[in-house]
Amino acid sequence: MTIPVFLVLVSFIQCGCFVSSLYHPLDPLNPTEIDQIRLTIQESHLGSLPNLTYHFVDLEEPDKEDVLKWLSSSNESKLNRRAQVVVRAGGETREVIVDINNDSIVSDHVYSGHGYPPLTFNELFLASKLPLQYPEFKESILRRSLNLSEVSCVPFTVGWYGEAITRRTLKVACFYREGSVNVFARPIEGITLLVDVDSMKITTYNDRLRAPVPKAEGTDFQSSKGKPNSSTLNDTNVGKGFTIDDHEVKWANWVFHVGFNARAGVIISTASIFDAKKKEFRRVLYRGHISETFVPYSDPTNEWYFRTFMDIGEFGFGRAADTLQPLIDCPENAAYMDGYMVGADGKAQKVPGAICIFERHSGDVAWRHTEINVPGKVIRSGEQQTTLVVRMIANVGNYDYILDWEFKRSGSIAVGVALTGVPAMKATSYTNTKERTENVYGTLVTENTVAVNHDHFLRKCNFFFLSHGCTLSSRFGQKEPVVMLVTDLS
Ligand SMILES: [Cu+2]
Repeated sequence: MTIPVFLVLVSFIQCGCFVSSLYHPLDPLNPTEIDQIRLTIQESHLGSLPNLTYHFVDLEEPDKEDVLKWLSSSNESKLNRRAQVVVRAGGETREVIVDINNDSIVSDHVYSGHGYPPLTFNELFLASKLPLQYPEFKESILRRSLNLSEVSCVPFTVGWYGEAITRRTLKVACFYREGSVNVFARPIEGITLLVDVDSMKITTYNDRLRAPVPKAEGTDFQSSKGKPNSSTLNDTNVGKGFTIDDHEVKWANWVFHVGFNARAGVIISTASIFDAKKKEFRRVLYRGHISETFVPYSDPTNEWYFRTFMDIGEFGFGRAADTLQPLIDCPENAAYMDGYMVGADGKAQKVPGAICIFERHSGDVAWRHTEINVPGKVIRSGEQQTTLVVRMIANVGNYDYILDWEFKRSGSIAVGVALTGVPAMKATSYTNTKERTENVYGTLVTENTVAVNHDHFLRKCNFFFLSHGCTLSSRFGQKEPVVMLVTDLS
């Protein structure tokens, strides 16, 4: 689904700068570098282009060979830092490579293929506000006897159905808050607005049908338990069982690098495990991250057929990364890492506490054995399973994806995705299943409310040291970690 721009915008902090001291060639761009990139672009020929907007800025990673060489050297030299920048200006998309060390533009070309860069928060925010000023929409709200000041609108991406020529468009659906904070539970069904993003204007308006707005009662999702006391938390690594040095994490026999970007969110790279027999590190994973999610809804009606979201490519897991709540999202023994990305104006934005890292004591048994064949003895031994988890949460509209990278002492890495949040809901005139006379393409979850059928496909890419692969998995509502067997490829 799409991003609740009105909430996410306020959680960003235009950052005060921090520069990391320990260098790793795959370190994400820091705020100083982001400022430098923006200045380089502004001072180049691109700076005079009309309506220059930043859609994506990330590290242009050095070649794997160079990184591997750096890993096996004394790690004193630094590799050249470059950034890939996607901007839009004058109705065109440009892909630019910036050399950060020399403050220069290495390449710049206009992209003319299919598709568009991710939407900016500004675009999503402006599109969400358009209906509230639109006369025909105001009339529709009046006709339904609703109060315009209680209406929230949410922009949705439109999918692609084979059109040869497309424009950057969004469809906007609206919801009625009155008496509920669960915006998605109270859809104002039957109205669809098409917004042309480049001109930021409503180009099509359709008020096709009416259904009762589902009742507000019983929709509040807020916990009655209140916030846990986090006074015992501290930011040091002491007693946590692992160490974090800038982006490098060491735990048990593992050492790995944790990065972050606006698209993928958490990126795990150069993960190695110490082989006590050989007395050397064995390289396990070069780079791993979620590369795309696809969430198609299975309702062919006019208001729903286009809801086929690609949460990462269209919005970004990193952009949707939420500040983690201690003792709710992560346990007491967690340490936190901030995430940085670039706003539409090219300035650095900080997501405080975007990633947490903690030791998990699951209560499982790592191994055990009882030996009764030693005369006169019962020998019983074993160890509990302890793992290290790197977690982020992407809050994408009504959904919250909890993404875990779990490192095990055995040498394996498990990737788990849990889905929580609230379902995407459609208003219907039916109050119970016996009344139904037609397909509602979902489950009637309460009076006048259908949770619409859909799938979540998550694609993850694992680049091993000597090979790579991407796998596709589908899951809904439950946590079933995908276990990747670690193969010694060296
Ligand atoms: Cu879902």
